[in-house]
Amino acid sequence: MNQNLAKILREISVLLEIKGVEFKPQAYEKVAHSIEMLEEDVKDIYQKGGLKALEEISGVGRGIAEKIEEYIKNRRIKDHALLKKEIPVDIDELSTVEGVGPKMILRLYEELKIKTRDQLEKAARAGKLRGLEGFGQKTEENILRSIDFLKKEHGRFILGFVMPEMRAIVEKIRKVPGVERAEFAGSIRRMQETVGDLDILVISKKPSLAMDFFVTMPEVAAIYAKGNTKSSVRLKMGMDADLRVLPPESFGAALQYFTGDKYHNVQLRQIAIKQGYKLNEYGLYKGKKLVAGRTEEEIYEKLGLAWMPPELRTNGGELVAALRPVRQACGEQAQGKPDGLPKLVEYGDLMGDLQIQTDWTDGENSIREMAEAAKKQGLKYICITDHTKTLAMTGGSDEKKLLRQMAAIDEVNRKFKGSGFKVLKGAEVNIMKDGTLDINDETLAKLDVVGASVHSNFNMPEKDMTARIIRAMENPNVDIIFHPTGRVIKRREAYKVNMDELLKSAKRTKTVMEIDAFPDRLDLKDEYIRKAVELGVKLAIDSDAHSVAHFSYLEFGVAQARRGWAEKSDIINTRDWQEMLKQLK
Ligand code: DGT
Ligand code: CA
Ligand code: CA
Ligand code: ZN
Repeated sequence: MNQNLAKILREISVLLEIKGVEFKPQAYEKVAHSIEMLEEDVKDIYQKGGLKALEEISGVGRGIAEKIEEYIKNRRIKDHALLKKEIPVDIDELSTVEGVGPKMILRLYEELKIKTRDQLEKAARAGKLRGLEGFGQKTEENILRSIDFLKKEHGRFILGFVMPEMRAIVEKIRKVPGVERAEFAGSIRRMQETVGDLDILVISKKPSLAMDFFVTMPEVAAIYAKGNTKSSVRLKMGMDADLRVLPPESFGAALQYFTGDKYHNVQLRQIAIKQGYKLNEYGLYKGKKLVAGRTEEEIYEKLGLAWMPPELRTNGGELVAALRPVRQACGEQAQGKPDGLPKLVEYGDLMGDLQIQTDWTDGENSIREMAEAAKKQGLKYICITDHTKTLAMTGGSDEKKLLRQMAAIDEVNRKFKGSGFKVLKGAEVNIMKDGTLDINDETLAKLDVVGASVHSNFNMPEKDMTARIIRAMENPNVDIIFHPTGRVIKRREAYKVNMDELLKSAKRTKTVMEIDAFPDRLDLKDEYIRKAVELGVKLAIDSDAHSVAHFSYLEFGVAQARRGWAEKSDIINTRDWQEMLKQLK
């Protein structure tokens, strides 16, 4: 119930904003956010404590509490329905287009009757937007570029956001009688940024029980096909899922094949053919004889390759790297490390987290709560990096507020004394248009870790954006560039920047580049991580947590680092905090 209610409240917020109503939109937005973050169902809260209990939820006053009550009772909110009738546009669709805000939505509807993204695209292609006052050819081009981008990602799901549900499904399948093994394959096993569908492979003595269970799970919305060895369904959350049951002697071959990716498979099959084998999802064959198939390892080994983690299996030279031992055996010159593959940073390697927001700005929780959650997660330190003043909508800190926060952190550290946990002082300062920062150097010098990032003026020419960030790197107080390309997966393209130049400057100025682990950021992306690693630029993996629940996202930052061939020593926060600080300039 919470997610649906939050969606409606958010829609009310946008509709009110479109109408030009003041203050109320922010109030609804805030409540929508609180509802999303609730662990308990609002319905339970209401049943236990009525309107009074609803008013305890952050941001909820009497008026909105009554709206929530109305929703719990009737599954609808009348004001919402009236607003929708007055402005019958698809807000979700339109507001995700870059540069299309509430005011523009209203004008598009009033002047061109545009309600959907398709209609907006048609109008833009027909050159109809540039006729409106204040719209130019440039606006039209930007809208079309954003729509193209959104379409490309359409139908894909952000790994970190869907992973908990996917894991729960596999866990349930593991408990079905007869099931000996159940594993992810496909893009989820490779820990890609986004996934198209869920692939699960199973070994079971009673395949029909596994199939029955799979197609009748409560998560299933529709059944495409049900068979003895393969079934396909559509999940209620919108993704498709395939389940395959395999005999044990083929499980490794199937795991290899269905993990992919496709390019990796095509190349691997070529390698097999060159050595006189045939490789498919059932096994590795010499003539008709099955020579490997039970495990992935034995298949790779038979082909003279080192087994490699799924995160590496893409069109990235991983097979050449894995082949080196074979070449060496053939008397060729050895190159690089013994088996050419990197020894990837492991999921448990992080000791700290260097980007965290608290309720001093736009985070949900206090410094103390964030510290306790991080400790529970097994981390040894965190750095508090609230936003700074030019990000006014978050209540960003100025110099004075930062000094007060430093004192508050000292206080929290006193409470943690003797526990081995440490809270470091930091900030996420804004890189202004000209590359200067919005906090003075004297204050920055007092912080343990300074992260700097771009939060405004995204539409600069590449040359200027590159110079802007490099200027920030040249500030001796700037330790890390946070989310260096500014992209938001499925929502916003990266700003234009010359990454080769940035990485060279990072190396020269000893600035660390961040891998922001928040599931829709994952910024740097894998190919840039790999370049950074090759150049010897240091990296940090941070959660960008805005609530205690977000520390679990670190996993996806580690996955990203692994897909970028990063090793433990490349990541500064795999060290304890004293050693980590020594890595900074
Ligand atoms: P997705 O679902 O779009 O996020 O990406 P994948 O990689 O999970 O792709 P999917 O589900 O279509 O197929 C799973 C794996 O099966 C894929 O990674 C490799 C293998 N596979 C699928 N189609 C082909 C193919 O045409 N040739 C080869 N060699 N392998 C394929
Ligand atoms: Ca898939
Ligand atoms: Ca599939
Ligand atoms: Zn933030």
